[in-house]
Amino acid sequence: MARLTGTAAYQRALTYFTLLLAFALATVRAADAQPALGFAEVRDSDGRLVGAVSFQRVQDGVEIRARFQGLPPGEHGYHVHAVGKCDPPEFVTAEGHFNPTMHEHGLQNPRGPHVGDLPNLVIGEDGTASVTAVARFATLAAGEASLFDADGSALVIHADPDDEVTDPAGNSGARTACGVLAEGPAHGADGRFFMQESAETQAAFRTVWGDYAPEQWALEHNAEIAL
Ligand SMILES: [Cu+2]
Ligand SMILES: [Zn+2]
Repeated sequence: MARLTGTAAYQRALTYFTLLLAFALATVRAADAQPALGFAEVRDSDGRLVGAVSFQRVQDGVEIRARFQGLPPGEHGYHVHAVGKCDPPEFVTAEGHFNPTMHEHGLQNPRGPHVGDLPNLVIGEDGTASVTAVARFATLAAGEASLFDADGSALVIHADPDDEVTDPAGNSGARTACGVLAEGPAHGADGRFFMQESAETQAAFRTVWGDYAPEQWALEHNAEIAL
């Protein structure tokens, strides 16, 4: 009898352990399914490639690392917009700033900011910039503030500086360049930076990006942060 009870207890323990294992595996799979990386090719109103961007989830939001070339020097409004559509020349289809929390516009606005609000993009005299910004409270995982929500999102550059306070867009003027966020690393395992670009364009951009490898950085960085 004692022996039977022992067997039953053993079987219960085995069942429990099996369930636990199944749960743990399911959790790992769910975490794997979350897109931790994104990229965007940014184009101006004439369709010229002017920027390459990587998106990486970090502790306080989504880090946006970008390289630009061929843009007018000076300060430009720079935001994540609500819809992943960049129809030139005016990019109206990207709609307003990404604003899942229904705040007003502007990093300096007491009733702001939008999740998609970023500091002004500063382009150098040579028309290039290398910038890192964080869209605070944004995520690349599922959820209300996901940049990969049902209608996607887009990174937009404006003609004028953003005053960081005027609702809804900081008086930053016309939209001059736009890039749709895509899931995945900014360049593939074969080293290609931009999935849709010719070898010539990729080579040109490689000279601007140098040895920078956002997905490698992200993989290293990911080990330290809870996704
Ligand atoms: Cu904008
Ligand atoms: Zn805004």
